[in-house]
Amino acid sequence: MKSATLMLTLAIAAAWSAQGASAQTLKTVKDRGLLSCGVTQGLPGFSAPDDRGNWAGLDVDLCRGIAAAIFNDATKVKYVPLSAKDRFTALQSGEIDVLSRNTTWTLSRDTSLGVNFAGINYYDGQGFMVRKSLKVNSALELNSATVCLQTGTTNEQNLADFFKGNNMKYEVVAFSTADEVVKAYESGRCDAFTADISQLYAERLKLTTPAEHEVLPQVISKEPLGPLVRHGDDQWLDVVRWVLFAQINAEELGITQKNVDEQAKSDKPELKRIFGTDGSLGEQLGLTKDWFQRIIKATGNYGESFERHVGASSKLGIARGLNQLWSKGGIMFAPPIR
Ligand SMILES: N[C@@H](CCC(=O)N[C@@H](CS)C(=O)NCC(=O)O)C(=O)O
Repeated sequence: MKSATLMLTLAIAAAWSAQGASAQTLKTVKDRGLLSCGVTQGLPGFSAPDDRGNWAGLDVDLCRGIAAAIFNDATKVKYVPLSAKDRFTALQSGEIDVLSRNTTWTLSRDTSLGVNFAGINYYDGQGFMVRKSLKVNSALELNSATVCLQTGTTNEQNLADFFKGNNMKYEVVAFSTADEVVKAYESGRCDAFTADISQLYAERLKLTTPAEHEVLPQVISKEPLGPLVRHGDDQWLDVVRWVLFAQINAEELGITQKNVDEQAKSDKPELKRIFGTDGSLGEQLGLTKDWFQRIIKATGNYGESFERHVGASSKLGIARGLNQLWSKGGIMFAPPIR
């Protein structure tokens, strides 16, 4: 008869080999010639089709960066639009290789969904949008309000906590798609629209007269947003994570979409390692020597991507705030490429 210890070892080994067998995402993506990236159903600034019908946004730039790193072609991406509710199933089932869709990193998601968060590409918090004509200056004045939100989000629980914590009453009107929420809010079915603040700025653009609506100053939660992958493929987790870290580090190093080719010729030791003219960091990721150059050429650095899609001069007009680099007063920080 086998001992209990041996049985346990065998079970662990079987689990490991099962994981090993499925831990092939990079190879699968390379063989397919296309990255399958889960995005929103259309959230301007983060992931939405642009004027020419091409997906664009801060979250899309991560998909493009991964494709650039693997294929040297940022267009080799299949975008899979997902509602808040359906996003995790699409990742678990293997329909997508990575979810890059304003998803908050929480303990329960990290432990119960069979996923790993690869990093944080936007530090956000939940807030409220109201009609200016409502003459509300603070979320604390929303007692007895009707609040619209999207189901399958962290926003549901935060809303309940906020109102309970402040002894306020409220009524929720919930929908499974963002467009339904926008429609309901626009038609006056609710006094307030709650979501992560960046998403409120994005959804406000869909209203008939955005200037008639304001986002209230209160931030009622922490919403660190980032990309995630399935459990069981550490190499793939590393690839996704280091594409994001490459974009953030590039900004810190002053490497831009415009100057990247010039910088790649540098003989500074740090840059030689990053650009692969010295060492083998790219190969260690399962990529090529010029992985970093490919990414920044395709997407620019994190700051460029932020400004282009969501920053002060974009349609969303969001201040850099917490998402500024740590060296410039924000908390955006990536481990070093060495
Ligand atoms: N960060 C929150 C909220 C994410 C979320 O889905 N927000 C809605 C706010 S409207 C959204 O972006 N919807 C766009 C869509 O479903 O296409 C979470 O991870 O649960």
